[in-house]
Amino acid sequence: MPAREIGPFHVQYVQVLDEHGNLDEALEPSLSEEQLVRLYRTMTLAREADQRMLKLQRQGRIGTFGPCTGMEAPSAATALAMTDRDWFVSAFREYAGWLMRGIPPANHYIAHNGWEEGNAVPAALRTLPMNIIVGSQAPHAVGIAYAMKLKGEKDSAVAVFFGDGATSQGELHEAMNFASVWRLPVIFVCQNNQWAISVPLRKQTASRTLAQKAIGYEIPAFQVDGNDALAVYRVAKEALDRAHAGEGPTFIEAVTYRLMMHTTSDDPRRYRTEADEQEWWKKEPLGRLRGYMERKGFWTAERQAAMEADVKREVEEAVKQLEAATGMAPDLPFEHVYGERHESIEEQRAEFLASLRPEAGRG
Ligand SMILES: Cc1ncc(C[n+]2csc(CCOP(=O)(O)OP(=O)(O)O)c2C)c(N)n1
Ligand SMILES: [Mg+2]
Repeated sequence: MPAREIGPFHVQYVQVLDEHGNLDEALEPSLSEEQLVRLYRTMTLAREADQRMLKLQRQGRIGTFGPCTGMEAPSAATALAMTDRDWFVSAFREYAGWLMRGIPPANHYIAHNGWEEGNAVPAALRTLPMNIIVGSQAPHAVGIAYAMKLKGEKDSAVAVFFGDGATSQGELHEAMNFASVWRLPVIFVCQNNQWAISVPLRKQTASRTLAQKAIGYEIPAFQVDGNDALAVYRVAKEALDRAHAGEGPTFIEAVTYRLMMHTTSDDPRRYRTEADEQEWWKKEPLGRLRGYMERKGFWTAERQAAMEADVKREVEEAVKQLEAATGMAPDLPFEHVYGERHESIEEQRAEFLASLRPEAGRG
């Protein structure tokens, strides 16, 4: 009996604006000047705040953090495509997206200074705080989408962000399976930045793409140039429209690169070359978007200079807020383990607070 083909399985690669400035007009999304400027300014603010934070860390004025430089486009452009009714569920490198969702720059600084108050996002922003446990945010996102479905909430979707490393975590696969079986409005955005700390993509997976992993769950999958904000916006907007229309989840693999260290505790020179990094600097997302706006005719050197000055002012303001934020509650994390106080958590809180007293540790 001849073998019967079950069906072709597709993964499309989408690029709208390449690193040389070539534009695919057929795919160009219709974004207004105001939207483009907002996107570009937010990505620039994320870059500036990131670089300033790196200096603060080296001066011992803030704790360790994972820089987002070079990876501003996937979270910012997806957030631009989202509405206030959508939920934004991130890992730890989506600073540009948080800014786009309206979280003040200082929150990120304060959170990385060890103050949990920085992670307190106003509920109306529908944005979860950063999540360090690799992949664990995916079931959270699917849970939110499932709750919305049960409540009959329409026109809302959930975008969940994670890295290439998270694709090896079981939780992501369990989340994708449930999202597909229940046809939930979830956008899975995988930021493939080529590295999971020192583990390169080729050791992470033998798959040609990360997008194809979603096909096993019958989830439409796209690979996009993750340094091309226009491509990310286009694919994310279509995915959100489908989700809002009740057509279920989408998986987007955004191909990008972590231009800096994994966190400030890491030294990339131990596992990759400067030449490799330089190749990716040529494809970085900010210059690409700026060139596009210049060719559109509305972005000038004067506007660029004014924006840079404005962004620097905003970052300095965040630094002032960071340095003014003292005396915050060190035991705040114990507050939010459960919705209400719990005896064993209170015991742990008391033990923790006792350990902070100056006489503790003298034995
Ligand atoms: C469950 C779990 N295992 C290990 C770690 C330690 N860790 C933090 S980030 C990271 C690599 C994550 O790589 P990727 O998902 O590609 O995200 P990226 O850091 O590249 O943005 C690891 C192993 C963790 N936080 N959580
Ligand atoms: Mg990675």
